[in-house]
Amino acid sequence: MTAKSLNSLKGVLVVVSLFLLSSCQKAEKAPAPKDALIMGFSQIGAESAWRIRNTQSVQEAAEQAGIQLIFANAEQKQENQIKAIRSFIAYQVDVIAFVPIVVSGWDNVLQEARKAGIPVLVTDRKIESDESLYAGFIGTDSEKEGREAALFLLDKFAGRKAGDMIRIAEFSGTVGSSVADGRAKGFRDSIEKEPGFEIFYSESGDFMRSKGYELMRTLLENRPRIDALFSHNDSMTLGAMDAMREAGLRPGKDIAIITIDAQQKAIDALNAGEVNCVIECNPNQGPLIMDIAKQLVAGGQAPRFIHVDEAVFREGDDISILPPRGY
Ligand code: GZL
Ligand code: ZN
Repeated sequence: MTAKSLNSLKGVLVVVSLFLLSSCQKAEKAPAPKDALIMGFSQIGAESAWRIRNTQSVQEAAEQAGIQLIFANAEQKQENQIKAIRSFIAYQVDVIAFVPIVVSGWDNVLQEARKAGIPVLVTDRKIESDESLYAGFIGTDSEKEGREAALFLLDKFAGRKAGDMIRIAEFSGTVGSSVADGRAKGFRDSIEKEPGFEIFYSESGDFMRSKGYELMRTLLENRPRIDALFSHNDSMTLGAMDAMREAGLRPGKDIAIITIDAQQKAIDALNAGEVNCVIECNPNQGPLIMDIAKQLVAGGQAPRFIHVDEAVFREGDDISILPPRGY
């Protein structure tokens, strides 16, 4: 078999595998125009309601922008993301965008994309890589979210009796992800300045509801005094609240709860006094990603860092004016 025919066989295999990859997702909606820009998008998975909304935002925005999206769901495995990015390169997409599940391990595949002349956008989570290996970052400021959580707690317990120690449990996100690292750092930078606040427990619940439930159920078995739960996302919070109720505790009253994302269920819990502070993390990054991708493919520059705007909702705020969260 000549090298040429071997190459074309390889090309066919790549197209077939990409089709299988993308067709195991939701059936493609309206076909993009024939000369459409082709984007390969590697998504982490579907670990939380936030992630599912993030995926919808990307898919809706691609359709709106007339961009043909080859979407790959890595099912929480970095090696699946690296494989998907390699297949995007082989398929010679116009642009690659991905959500890095963890900060490290991307240099080689990004060097391959650069060698192939394909611009890469990092979205939602950050990577520890040579910045010249990707065109820009669109996402969220996790350290700010962690700081906001701490500021709320400091404010809420400011009036407590001198000498009282406020005992905090932290449920953190995926180990090694920029978001878990950022939220933990931002929280500690503010809390550790204050005497009288102690993070007595910190474990990863991997952003998943089931793990948030398990962590809280196990923690409550030996009945430690927990004054506050700082949970890195609503999915873990909802699981923890189930476990609190099973133990006869009132979420938001017996244990103060600060949570991040602001999915509808968390806003409803805030309204019901079952959660005390909800910090928004905006999943709707699709339109920005598509705009920047078009600029890149047209030979433009991408801003190094774009942060989608986010709010903080506290107990007592009038959130009746909030539009539905959409997820
Ligand atoms: C945040 C995002 C996090 C969400 C979680 O930018 O990466 O991952 O907070 C999601 O809900 O699983
Ligand atoms: Zn955010």
